[in-house]
Amino acid sequence: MLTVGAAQLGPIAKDESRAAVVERLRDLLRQGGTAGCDLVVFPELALTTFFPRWFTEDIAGHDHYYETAMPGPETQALFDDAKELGVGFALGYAELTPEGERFNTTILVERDGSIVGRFRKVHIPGHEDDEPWRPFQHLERRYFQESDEGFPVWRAFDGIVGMATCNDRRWPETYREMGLQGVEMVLIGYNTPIHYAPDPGQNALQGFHNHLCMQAGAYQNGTWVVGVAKGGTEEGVESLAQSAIIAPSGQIVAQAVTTGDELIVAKCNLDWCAHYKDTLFDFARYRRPEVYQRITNQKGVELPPVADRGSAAESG
Ligand code: CDT
Repeated sequence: MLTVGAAQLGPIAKDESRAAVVERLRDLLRQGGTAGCDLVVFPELALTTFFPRWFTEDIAGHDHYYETAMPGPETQALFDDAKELGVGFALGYAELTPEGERFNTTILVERDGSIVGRFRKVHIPGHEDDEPWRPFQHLERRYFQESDEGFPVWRAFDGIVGMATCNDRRWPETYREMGLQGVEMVLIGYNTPIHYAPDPGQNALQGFHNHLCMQAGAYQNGTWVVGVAKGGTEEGVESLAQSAIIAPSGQIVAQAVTTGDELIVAKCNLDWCAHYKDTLFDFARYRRPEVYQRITNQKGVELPPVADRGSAAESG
């Protein structure tokens, strides 16, 4: 039984200090302690405003948005609180490595304050170059590299835990890669603007798509999924809230009702994963990886087009 808190954040202003943000996180962590949480999950890029919405020629001029150490002087208090309260956490932040690499990273911290693992975002959405025609930009591909480290899982919190970040949640491979490793809880932070400039027709569906992909990922892999937003209107950009804790059945068992700082809590029985992993989705018994790439030679069947990453007419 793992009691988990999804610590949704409201907007973080551009001029809000790191110290002020950490105080908000500490408050939510303490709320988690009072509610009996073992683990509190914070969103993607939880220490700063969503800075990839602003173009800059010189990324180094934005280094102050990145963490060069974890814990660092301003985040140490969170780790101390975790140990004192016996409440672990997952925290998304911008990582700048000693080699100058930039990743959209989440760390998992155990109840004793020790770092269990680090996940770097695999699917980096948006665009690389200045696109001033947009009402606001989504320059994640300028500010972050794609991770080549895949989707590991960790034995932690007396279960098997994995992480993914925002756009990763839209891809079935994210859940399946971890599902194949027996994951029992997937932790996902997100910043999802309601307005999607390349196809505004999707705007009205943001909430639907958010839950659709996480609920499907949970059900099809027999795992808990914890989706945590940074929502509300930040620097003029409205972002989706609707943080949710989802059972291996695909059902939402807790959902945020505000667009601000809000902790939602659920008692998650990790044994429920087995109801799906050992029955309908018994991969060893029923999955057919050997045929998924095969193409029948029946008359009339055509070879599908080969997916080509560089062929998209418009950037996302
Ligand atoms: N942060 C993040 O990955 N957001 C994306 C929106 C991308 S729109 C260019 C998401 O998938 O929610």
